[in-house]
Amino acid sequence: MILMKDIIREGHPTLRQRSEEVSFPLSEEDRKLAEDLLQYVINSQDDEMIEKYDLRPGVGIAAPQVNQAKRIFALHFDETSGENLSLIAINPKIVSHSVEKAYLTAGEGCLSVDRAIPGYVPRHARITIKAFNLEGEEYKMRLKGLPAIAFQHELDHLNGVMFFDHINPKNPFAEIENAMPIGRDSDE
Ligand code: SB7
Ligand code: NI
Repeated sequence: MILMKDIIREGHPTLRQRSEEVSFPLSEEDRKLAEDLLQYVINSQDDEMIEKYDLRPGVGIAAPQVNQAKRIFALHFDETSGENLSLIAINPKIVSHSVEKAYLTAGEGCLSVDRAIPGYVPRHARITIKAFNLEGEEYKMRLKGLPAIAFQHELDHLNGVMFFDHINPKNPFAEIENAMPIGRDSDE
């Protein structure tokens, strides 16, 4: 089970590396890693588990955040978020995206960043993605809204990119051209 002590923080070199492609059939180790990542995001949205294990809520987590430079991440949105999406993405890619952008009005946070970094993080508003599941089957899906933003946040982790790299350093809240603002009630 992944706990906060297993999550590496800003400054750790793994967070700045390009993670390696994963090969199929999945090794036992890689399968367990993928399942553990998904379990973390599920647990981190469960009040009892948060309390018991002192978890920080997150809608996603990527393998490099637990110091495994592999192209795997998990996302989970429960019904309360208005979405219903749970996925493991292995060797994920964005195959196409909208011209329109989107950003969270509250900015983004990261389990690997222990401070609030204010500012808008421009993302593609809509993306079409391809990824592999645990069985090595490729799937394709369209995402918009928070899931699209979270997918891009996690994919960035696999490429050594942090959310704050995208914030305008001169004016963190500068208007983003052709972008849809997205409000969110929690700070997951
Ligand atoms: C805000 C937060 C996340 C994604 C998009 C917007 C996820 C935060 C948890 N993570 O650090 C996952 O990498
Ligand atoms: Ni993150």
